[in-house]
This record gives sequence, structure tokens and C-alpha cells, in this order.
Amino acid sequence: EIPKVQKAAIVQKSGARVEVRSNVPVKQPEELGPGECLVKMHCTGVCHTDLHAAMGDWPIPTKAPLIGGHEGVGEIVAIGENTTHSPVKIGDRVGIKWIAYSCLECEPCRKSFEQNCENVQISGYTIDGTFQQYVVSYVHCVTPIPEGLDSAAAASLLCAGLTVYRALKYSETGPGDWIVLPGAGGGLGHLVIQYAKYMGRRVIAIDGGEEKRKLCLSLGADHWIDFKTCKDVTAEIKRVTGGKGAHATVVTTASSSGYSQAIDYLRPNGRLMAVGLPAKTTLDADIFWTVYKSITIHGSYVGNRQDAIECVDIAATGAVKVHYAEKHIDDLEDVYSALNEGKIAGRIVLALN
Ligand code: 8ID
Ligand code: ZN
Repeated sequence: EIPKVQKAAIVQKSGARVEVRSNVPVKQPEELGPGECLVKMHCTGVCHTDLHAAMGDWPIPTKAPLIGGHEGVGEIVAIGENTTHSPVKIGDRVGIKWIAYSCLECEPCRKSFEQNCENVQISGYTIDGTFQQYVVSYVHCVTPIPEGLDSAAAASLLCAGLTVYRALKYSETGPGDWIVLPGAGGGLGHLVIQYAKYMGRRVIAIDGGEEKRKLCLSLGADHWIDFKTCKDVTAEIKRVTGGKGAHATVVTTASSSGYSQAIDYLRPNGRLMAVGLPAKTTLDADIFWTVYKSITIHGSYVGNRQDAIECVDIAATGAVKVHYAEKHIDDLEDVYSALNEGKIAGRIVLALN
């Protein structure tokens, strides 16, 4: 019952157009190695990272040709022979995240930084990802999806949700603290608003345009700033926070502009959580004020298996909901154009039938 060929979205080499093909081979159960599993996908989210990967924006090369995608949900239909200690079984519904494989033996893994594993495999970057009907992944790294969450509603938790949940967890903020969220209307941003409110933080959402303003305020943002029309973002943040500035910022914009005023609008001992990954740019931080204000700049990169489980568990309580529109894998090229123009409020989730 497992087909020999399937539909998949492929980029031949970085910068090339994405082609949707129906004759892409499916790895058969007897071809799976120990620890590998075959997942029949229900759906996949589209992250701005997939566009960076397709364009070759970053200094680490992708595999080529590449099937992108790294936030999807599906059902395990086969597990490689001689797999030992599998935490999942055939028939389980699981999520596939950016970190497809980490060895659990190297120093970063031993210290729980599975995302920095020396032997890492990355879904939709170093190995083929979720823009296909059948994905090969690893039993110890997939994330079990609780029954109450439907697949389309869960898909984007596996990257967008996980990433912002971890960034908040390490932001060293407490209940009532002010967090600034540049990029708040995007895929990561609309989820960080909700996790932050769930944790009792006060939120200043920054993004552009009426649709994103409405979305951010409906998700519980305490204050909204439109970066396209606001003349002085720092002054506005200072005003809202009683002259003191914010305790932390989680920057999820895909452009460098969202980073530029952070050192100014943070209060002493503030934290800049760097999450958005614009192409070829540097973070321009004034050294005097960074030191004098005891500012921490913290790069936050997806998360480990435990972060994924916590993020999904919180969403399963109903406290966090992905705001998404459903489209089809055939529409991927259009979704990339819309992402590039900053036109998507929340997320797009693709059906894979
Ligand atoms: O592990 C990580 N660190 C990680 C994980 C996943 C994604 C990092 N990312 C990166 C992506 O590669 C991408 O660079 O985070 C960035 C955001 O991903 P996304 O949320 O999937 O992108 P989006 O939906 O396009 O949202 C970006 C938002 O930023 C706004 C846009 O309007 C959009 O809503 N924005 C921009 I562009 N410039 C802004 C500015 N100056 C801005 N918002 C506020 N101020
Ligand atoms: Zn992503």
C-alpha cells in the first residue's frame, strides 16, 4: 500500500524555481535503516526559512536537489528493521521539525543543545523535508502529537511554535515584564504573542499594516506599533513602558531593520533574543550602551526535543492557536512570493494530497 512514487516540491539548485512533480521515488520500508521511519504526511507549514533555503540566502549550503519543508505532521507507516528503543510505533501521529536527527552523544547533545549537534541532519536543508507525501525521518527525534490537536493546527508548532517558545523560555523575563516583538504578525511572531501572554508577559507587537494589526491585537498584544508609519519606535516603546524601556525583545523579522533599535529600547539588564535570520547582514550594536546597560544578546536557534514537547503540550491546552490559511502544495511558489512581500498574516499550511 506504500506507493513507489509520490508528489513533491523540488528546487534543483539554490535560486532555481520550485517545481512540483508527481514521479518522485518513495523510500520503501525494506530500504529504511535502523532508527529511520517513513511518515505519510497529512500537511506541512511553510516557514520563511524554506524561502531562505530555496534562495541560498545563508552561508551553509543546502543539499541539491532539495525538497524543502520542516514543520509537518503525518502518520508513521514504517520503521526500519533492527531499530532499538523506539519511542514511537507504526500508526502514531508525529511532527517533523527542523532538527531531523541529532546523535545524542557529542558535547552539544550531552548538554541538551541537540540543535547544535556535531552530526546533525536538518529537515528540508541537509536532508529532504516535508514538501512531499512520504518523508524519511528518525524515530528518536520526531515529536508525538497529542490527540486533541488536529494535524493542520499542529503543523506550524514544529518550527514556528517551538522556536519562539524556546526564545521566551531563555529570555529571563518574569510575569508582568514587557517584551517587544518585531515581526509579530508573521508566522513566528503571531505565536510568540500567544506564548508570551500565556506566560503572563506584557507584549508590544511591531509589524506593518492593518491585517497584522488586527491579528496581533486579537491574539492579546497589549500594544501595537506599525513599523511602516511610526516615526520613532524607541520613543513609543519608552512611552508605553513608563519611560524605562522593555525587559526583552524577541526579534522574528526576516529583515535586519527589526533589529536596529533594540539596544536603545531595552532597559538595563535587558535581553535581545535574536531569532530572525535575514540574508547576509550583521547586528549593529552600540558597544558602549550594550556594556553600560548590561545588555545580553542571545542567539536562539529552534529547540531540542523537550522544547518541542512543551510547546505542543501548551498548544494542546487550547492556550495557543496557530492562525493559518490552508492551501495546496501546488501553490508553494505563490506562497513564497507572498512571504517575500510580507503579505502573510500568521501561517500558510499546505495539503499534500
Ligand atoms: O531558529 C531560529 N532562529 C528560526 C526558526 C525559524 C525561523 C529562525 N527563523 C527565521 C526565518 O528564517 C525568518 O528569517 O525567522 C524569520 C521569520 O520567519 P517567519 O515568521 O516564518 O517569517 P514571516 O512570516 O515572513 O514573518 C516576518 C515578519 O516580519 C515583519 C514582516 O511584515 C512579517 O510579518 N517585518 C519585517 I520583513 N520587517 C519588520 C520590521 N522592521 C517587520 N516587523 C517589524 N519591524
Ligand atoms: Zn522554520
